[in-house]
Amino acid sequence: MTTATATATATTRATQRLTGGQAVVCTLEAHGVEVAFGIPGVHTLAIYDALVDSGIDHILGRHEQGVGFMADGYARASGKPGVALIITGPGVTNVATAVGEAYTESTPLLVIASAEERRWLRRMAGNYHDITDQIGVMRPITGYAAEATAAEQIPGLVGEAFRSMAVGRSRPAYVEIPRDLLEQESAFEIAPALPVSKPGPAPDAIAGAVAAIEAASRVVIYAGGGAVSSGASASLVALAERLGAPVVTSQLGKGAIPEDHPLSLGNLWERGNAVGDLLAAADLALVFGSKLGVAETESMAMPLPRHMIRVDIDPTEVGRHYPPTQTIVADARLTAEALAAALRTAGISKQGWSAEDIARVKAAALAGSWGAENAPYLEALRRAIPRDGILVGDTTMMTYLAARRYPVYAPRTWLVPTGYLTLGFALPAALGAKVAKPATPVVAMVGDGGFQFTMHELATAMQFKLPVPIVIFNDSTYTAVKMDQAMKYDRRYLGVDLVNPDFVQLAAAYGMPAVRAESPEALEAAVTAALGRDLPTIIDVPIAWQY
Ligand SMILES: Cc1ncc(C[n+]2csc(CCOP(=O)(O)OP(=O)(O)O)c2C)c(N)n1
Ligand SMILES: [Mg+2]
Repeated sequence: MTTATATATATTRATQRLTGGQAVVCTLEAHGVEVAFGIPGVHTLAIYDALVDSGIDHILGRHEQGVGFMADGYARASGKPGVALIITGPGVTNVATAVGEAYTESTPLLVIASAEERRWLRRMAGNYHDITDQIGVMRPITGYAAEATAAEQIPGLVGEAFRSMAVGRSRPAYVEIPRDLLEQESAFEIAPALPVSKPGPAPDAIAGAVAAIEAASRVVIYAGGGAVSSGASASLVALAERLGAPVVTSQLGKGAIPEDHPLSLGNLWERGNAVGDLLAAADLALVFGSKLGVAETESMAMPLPRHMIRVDIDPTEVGRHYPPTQTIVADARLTAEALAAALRTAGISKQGWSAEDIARVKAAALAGSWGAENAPYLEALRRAIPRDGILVGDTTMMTYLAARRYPVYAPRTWLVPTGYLTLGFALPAALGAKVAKPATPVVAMVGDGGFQFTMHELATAMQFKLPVPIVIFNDSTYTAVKMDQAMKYDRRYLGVDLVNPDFVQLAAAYGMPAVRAESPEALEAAVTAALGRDLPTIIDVPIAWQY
């Protein structure tokens, strides 16, 4: 440790002289940051110089979009903020796409970026990385965006960024610091991280919910991303068991209940299917941490009962799309806990649906669902990945299919882009998840198209020896798009057929093991073998789709 960094860390309250870069690193340490993802440039070298002597590990990416997805995957897998260190101008515009993804899926991703020296800032003076309004790129895609105008502000702004991600709904945060402030020395006081408590439900809200549940005869539960990110799973399952209530989830809500639990209906609702019939027969829905979004509900076609209690930490989401009869603006875990406890105290329980009823509904929904021809590949993956193993999906047919047909058993083990739907998310996000959980098996699942959006991060995987099997479902096609051209545009194809490199040979260039798996059995064996290695492995799986 440099004297300055060591001193600042040990005696957080004392005033001392540090560079702005050292102040950044000391504040990250004070907030428990163990790893940062980034790519340096001359503007951020004061941060990097302070990192050399810190206890924070640095994972070097190959492109800032990959860096952002790595930090996002780290955050989703661990529940802790992911930190990205980014340079002025092109670094910021490159990472913006990953920040947009994190925004739609409520991930705590912190981007710390340099900016031009204050005397050239926003002037287009012919300086390196000139940009007119850098923070303006970030404002619409972050929950918190701030720029330092004086060095002394640095610890406060970074601390506030952490608080913003912890206090309510997590959203990405952005702090921008001009290069001259990072390089100059000033007097700093690094405050320790403040404890943050999530808002719990008001007692009268719980009493109201208990009364509504008591009056209802058939209750269903819908769990969204907020149920997973708040850690509500255990109390949600207890609640479901007490009420005999089937649990349907959104894609982001997968893992809120183990999908082999007799009350789980997974993410299986589709327009007109048996899950919809069950939902329509309920007289009360408890919705935890979901906006009941347009895609998940097929533009509000999901037949939820009119009586609905919606729990959401974000007051702007709690009434979205389906008007509730009661709203509880509070943390999903705290609310599920309070509700389960209140029902226990009041001695209220219900028969609801039987396990047999639910099993029948589930079987009917699966039998009528699309894509059965490739389902054996997902069954093979599920056999190869242990219950607590993490599957990171890209924007590809297999991920859409997996949302229905790949059972998830634990929270934070299913990481997918569902909102912004960026191609190229999965490989870097899986690397970030592996950094967060080195002892947990992590598998990336990509299409041949999406893989090529961020395949440069194979170098990162090798450099840091991140043993992630990368399963490429390869149809040499942008199938998700081609299917729509087939169905809506009379098979007038354009821009959807790909000429790809040989991915097995590509792996060889990186010194990475690779194999072609031509059947579900071969895939299972390849993933099992890859999970036993200490290097990443490419598994190229030729497939076709019926359409
Ligand atoms: C950054 C970005 N560009 C374009 C798209 C539009 N898009 C959605 S799916 C898709 C095809 C993906 O192809 P591939 O990864 O091979 O998966 P497949 O659909 O073939 O399973 C495209 C181009 C997107 N989602 N993201
Ligand atoms: Mg494809």
